[in-house]
Amino acid sequence: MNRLQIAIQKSGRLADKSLSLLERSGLQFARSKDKLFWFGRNLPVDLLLVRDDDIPRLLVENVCQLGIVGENVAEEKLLEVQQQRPEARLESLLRLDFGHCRLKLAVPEDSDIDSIHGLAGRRLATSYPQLVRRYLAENSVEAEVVMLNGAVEIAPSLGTADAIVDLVSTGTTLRANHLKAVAEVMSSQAALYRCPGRLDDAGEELMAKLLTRIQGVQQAAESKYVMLHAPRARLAEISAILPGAESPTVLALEGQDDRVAIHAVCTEQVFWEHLEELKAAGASAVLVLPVEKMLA
Ligand code: PRT
Ligand code: ZN
Repeated sequence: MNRLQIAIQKSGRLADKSLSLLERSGLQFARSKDKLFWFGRNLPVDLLLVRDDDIPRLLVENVCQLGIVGENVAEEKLLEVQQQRPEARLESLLRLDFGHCRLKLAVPEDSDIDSIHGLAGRRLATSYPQLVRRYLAENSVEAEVVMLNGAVEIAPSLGTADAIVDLVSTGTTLRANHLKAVAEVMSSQAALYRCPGRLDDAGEELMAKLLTRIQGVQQAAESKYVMLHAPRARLAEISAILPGAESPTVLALEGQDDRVAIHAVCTEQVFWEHLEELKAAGASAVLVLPVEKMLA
């Protein structure tokens, strides 16, 4: 069987979390410093470490079969490829809940532009020209789009643009450059993508296995195993407080007829507020444990 290649960002905002997710899914690689190729040691799955911008094209061209990249980059680069090859496709398998950001339209704080419609006939700077042109077209606005690879946020103060479309997470960069957001073009997070078309049976099987493991890692990261003692009479009430718990296990407590032990896997976050509610409902000896692996 051929080996699968997974592309992740070599260094940058998504690099560490992408690698950690794959390692927690049980993949081991022969790390080689500075090289962009890490051989898979325990499964026929190798790693390619590249610039995030290259990942969508590597997938479209089937150089890699799996890749982790921001949805913003995946969509931008796919639109770019589709200009030459309209049939090109990318399939998103799973959103990964990291690398969250928003692509926003921003203007100088003192600008009178307050929506995309105010940009008619004006000039816009961005690193995402395809997404911006699509957004303008969807809103029937004609504006000039200037492509900048970096430092987009300083374009308005240099007088090279009336507005920008750029990624925002905390908003600090916008504020530091006296810009204000007036619209959202898209919200984005890291996602797992696959190449278009079917692989051979062994390849598809391996890909399905990896996907199940990655889903398991994600689910486990959110889940907690909760153990507690509770009055038998308040079982239903207590079960209802446990976030995302389905059919908890109820166990007898030696020498106690009116109290039971409850064990449950909570698939949603367990907050202090939940524990306080449990206590108020008569629970005691409450333990919250991390879940390492899950296989549904
Ligand atoms: O070298 P390579 O090309 O691989 O990396 P890169 O420099 O193109 O990308 P990188 O590592 O900066 O970002 C990779 C991905 O992380 C992006 O494509 C997004 O999907 C995601 N992401 C999440 C972000 C941000 N948050 C983010 N805040 N990417 C960039 N930013 C920038 C933003 O544009 C702003 O200039 O960070 C700056 C700070 O943002 P604030 O709002 O917190 O001030
Ligand atoms: Zn990049």
